[in-house]
Amino acid sequence: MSTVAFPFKEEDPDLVLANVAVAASNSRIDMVWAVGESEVVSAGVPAIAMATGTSVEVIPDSRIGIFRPGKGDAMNTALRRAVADGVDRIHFYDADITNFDHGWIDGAEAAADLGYQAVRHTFPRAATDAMITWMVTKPMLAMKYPGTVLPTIGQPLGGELLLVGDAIEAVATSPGVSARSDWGIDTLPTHAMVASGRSLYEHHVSAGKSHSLYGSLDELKTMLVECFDAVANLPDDQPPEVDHAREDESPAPETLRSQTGYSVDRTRPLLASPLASGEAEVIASLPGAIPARVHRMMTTGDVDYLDEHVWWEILLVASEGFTLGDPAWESLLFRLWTGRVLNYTHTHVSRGYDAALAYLAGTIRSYQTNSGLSVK
Ligand code: GDX
Ligand code: MG
Repeated sequence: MSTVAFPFKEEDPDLVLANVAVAASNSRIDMVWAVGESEVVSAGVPAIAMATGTSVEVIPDSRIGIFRPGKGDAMNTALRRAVADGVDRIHFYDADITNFDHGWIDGAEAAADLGYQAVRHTFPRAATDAMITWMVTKPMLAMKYPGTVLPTIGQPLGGELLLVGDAIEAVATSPGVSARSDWGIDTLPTHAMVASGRSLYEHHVSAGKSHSLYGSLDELKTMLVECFDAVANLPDDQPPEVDHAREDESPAPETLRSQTGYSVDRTRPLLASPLASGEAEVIASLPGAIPARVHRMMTTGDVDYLDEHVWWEILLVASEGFTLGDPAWESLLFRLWTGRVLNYTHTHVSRGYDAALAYLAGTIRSYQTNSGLSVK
């Protein structure tokens, strides 16, 4: 029995319903859950169930985790229901995908047919999209788990994945996963699946994932701090080697190669935002010349110093000192990440899509080889 779950919050109900209809009309799918609350979505599902013969339900988020109530509660709601209903395969897809089609489901089902216990979707992304993935999650996974598959996973934060058989229960009952009600939810199952030794297949969606992008990087502040907290607090034990396969990546479509993931003009002023209470002291605790460069960045906008080496030092310090909910650390992490993303945009994105992506991949390899330094 295969089920598809779409967590949705403030999405266009017609888009949610369109995606539900695609999933419900797939011959491999027996059940579709739209996880969230909307009268319009609820009113629209009976017609989809009638037309497709697939069971379709709207399930409100249960309060399960201990962090900010968010996407994590929605995913955990679906995971618990899947265990209770004895679901064999559960797919997750973001509800805001505008190019969702049967290929997303069929590709994952085909990998599960080969015996893989977890399938994650990968897809080409704009050079300035995925800036939390490239600047936080992948570097931290590389520093913590250098010799494992974790830093090499294409989309470790992607909301598109399939869990099979007892991998569902393993993830659903993992205390770390259940606790993570916020954006940290994307990190925890990625780690839990590998840590429990499950085989992993990465299915490549060559058209890319079309969904709502961002204006200023400010919109990503909550996601940044929650994703950082999630990865920084993963256990130190090295996960085992797992059976892993990845489909070849096709060249990124032209539209993505030239797409901008965020607005540079609306982001630059964020560097100079007022210091939060206690932030000056946290800046002063950073090593070497970094404190002086941070203050200079705030007055002149100079982000030249924020290359991959300085960023690595900052991640090391932050992985010890950062506390979720501490305004000083949250403000500083966001300010530094903003500067790091602007540095990368000026220095590398300006050289073209292929060069930018090659640079990002190179930073992750270099973080993997700098192992041995303590990362919490
Ligand atoms: N039920 C419910 N409750 N759904 C939620 C909630 C919530 O509190 N918050 C978000 N969602 C839904 C949302 O409607 C969408 O369908 C999905 O979760 C993802 O949210 P979105 O705002 O589209 O996230 P974004 O910025 O596109 O990030 C996604 O991709 C990131 C990535 O791949 O880098 C999302 O899956 C992230 O978790 C992921 O890190
Ligand atoms: Mg989205």
